[in-house]
Amino acid sequence: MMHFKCRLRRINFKSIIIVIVFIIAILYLKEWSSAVEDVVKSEAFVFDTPEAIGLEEKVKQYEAGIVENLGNNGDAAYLEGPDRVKGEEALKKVALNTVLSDRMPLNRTLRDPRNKKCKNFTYRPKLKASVVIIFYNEIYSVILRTVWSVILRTPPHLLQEIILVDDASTEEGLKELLDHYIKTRLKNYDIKLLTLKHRMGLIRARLHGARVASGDVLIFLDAHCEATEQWAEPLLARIEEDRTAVLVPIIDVIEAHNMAYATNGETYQVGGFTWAGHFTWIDIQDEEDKHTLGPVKSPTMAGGLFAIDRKYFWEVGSYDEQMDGWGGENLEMSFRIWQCGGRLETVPCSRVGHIFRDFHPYSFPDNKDTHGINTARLAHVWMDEYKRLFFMHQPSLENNPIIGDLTHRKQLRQKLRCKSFRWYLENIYPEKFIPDENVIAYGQVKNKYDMCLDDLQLADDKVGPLGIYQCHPYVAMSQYFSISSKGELRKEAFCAEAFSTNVVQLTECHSHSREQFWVYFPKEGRIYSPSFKKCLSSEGVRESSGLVVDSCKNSPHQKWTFTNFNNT
Ligand code: UD2
Ligand code: MN
Repeated sequence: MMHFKCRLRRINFKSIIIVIVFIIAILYLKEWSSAVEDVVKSEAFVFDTPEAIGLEEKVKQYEAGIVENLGNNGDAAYLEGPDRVKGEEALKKVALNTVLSDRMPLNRTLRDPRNKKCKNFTYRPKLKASVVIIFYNEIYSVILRTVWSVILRTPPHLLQEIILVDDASTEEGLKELLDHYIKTRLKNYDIKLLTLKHRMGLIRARLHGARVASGDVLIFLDAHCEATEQWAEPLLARIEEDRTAVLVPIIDVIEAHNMAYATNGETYQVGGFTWAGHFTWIDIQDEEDKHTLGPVKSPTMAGGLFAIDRKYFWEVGSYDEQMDGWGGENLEMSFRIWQCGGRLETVPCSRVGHIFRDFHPYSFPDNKDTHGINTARLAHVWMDEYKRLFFMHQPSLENNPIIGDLTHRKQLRQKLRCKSFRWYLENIYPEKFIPDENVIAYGQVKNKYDMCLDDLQLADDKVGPLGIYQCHPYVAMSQYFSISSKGELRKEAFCAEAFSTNVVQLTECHSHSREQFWVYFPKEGRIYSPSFKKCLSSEGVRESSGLVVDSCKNSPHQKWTFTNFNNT
């Protein structure tokens, strides 16, 4: 009896566990599938309903509007007459000439933009790719041109499938039209169209695509890209060699106004970041890397276009699922990959064009600053003590409950035994300027009239005057400067440079330049340019116009104090 009871208990316990696991699995599956309305596969299409006939007519209308060869070879294309005016209007409204795109063949040809030597390489990867393309209210012809470029330029044996994820677009009829096009014109290819029930933002949209994918490698693309000759092979081959290598192609520019596939020839840049949490392009630093056609170390990635081993994607923490909307996920993934033992590389023999738009053609629910919030999340999780430099730009986000719970991401970092952010800076991005380390003085720089040095909102990548402006509390935004130990008067990647006209401009820092060399004399408050033998002066300079160098004298215009001065 005893024995029997015991057995019974054992059975009960075991079956309870099984039932619980079963229920959890069902719940999980339910939750997951409920977020995705339907997965449309391109098989089994019935072409006789009135809806299908209506859609067919619409697609035919589009097809009839296509001008043969327009934009072929990736050339710039232009419209005439009323279309031209409409195109210009569209450009203003959605940052893209949609009218022109609609007139161009969906399968337009492109010139091979690669370095000629790339053609000599043979790649024989065995891995297959699932290409995941997410979109929210993108233009039908632009999405399909992206899809066509993948179909045309990926060898079929390397392409597992294309997964389109519609992040609950509100554009009327878009989904139906795409669905119809896929079922009729692309029925021989494995193309899945997923529709999310609610808008989830690009991070969770990508996660949905990744969950459905079955290829060995995930390749993510924005929905306004065009892949070029042999774009996939070097990516797959490199992952075959090292499954922890996460790869980005060279991202070429497709011009939003005339759809020209523009290239910068053989030169390209890799990814950096600003302390305000933005992605930037930076020059390749290592001499060797400048001349190779093999993969090149990239400290960060832009985010939209990359290839990653599918299993490794999940092992290394996929994405932070609590990141909403747009922005930040690219730096999060970049830091995480490097800190947790992987590599991030640009592959120069793989090139994909992307339409860079001047503004977001869509709005964000509740006008939430998702980029700021997402970056605050990653700063807390990955940047250790260096997060101070991000939160200097966004002080209100540091301890703000709006950024949500971070437990899971911190646990992930522990589980993967990831290295510190200092390690990342020292080993992966040693050229990154840290404004309060290895500097002589830093902070706000005030003259005797209580005016502060100011970058006058200098936009990224541009040259502009170094000015003065009323000192204000949002120091980091425009008034935070350092005198580096190399003698640069510097803000992020920009250095004060004196010109023979006596004007002082902010230009990109190029080390060892005499015009960018300054000596600070704290007692006199002088910022002295040895090459001109002159001092930085605000004399005769009106608020918000540029400073000058002038012969040194005992003038309140030449007395500058930094908020922080390192005596050592
Ligand atoms: C860049 C990336 C982008 C993403 C972003 C930071 C490139 C070339 N692009 O901005 O992929 O990493 O930085 O987050 O590296 N979308 C949605 N749901 C939304 C909003 C957008 O699905 O709520 C789609 C959108 O249709 C597009 C993709 O996400 O296909 C990226 O959006 P974007 O093109 O506006 O971003 P981009 O290129 O300015
Ligand atoms: Mn994009």
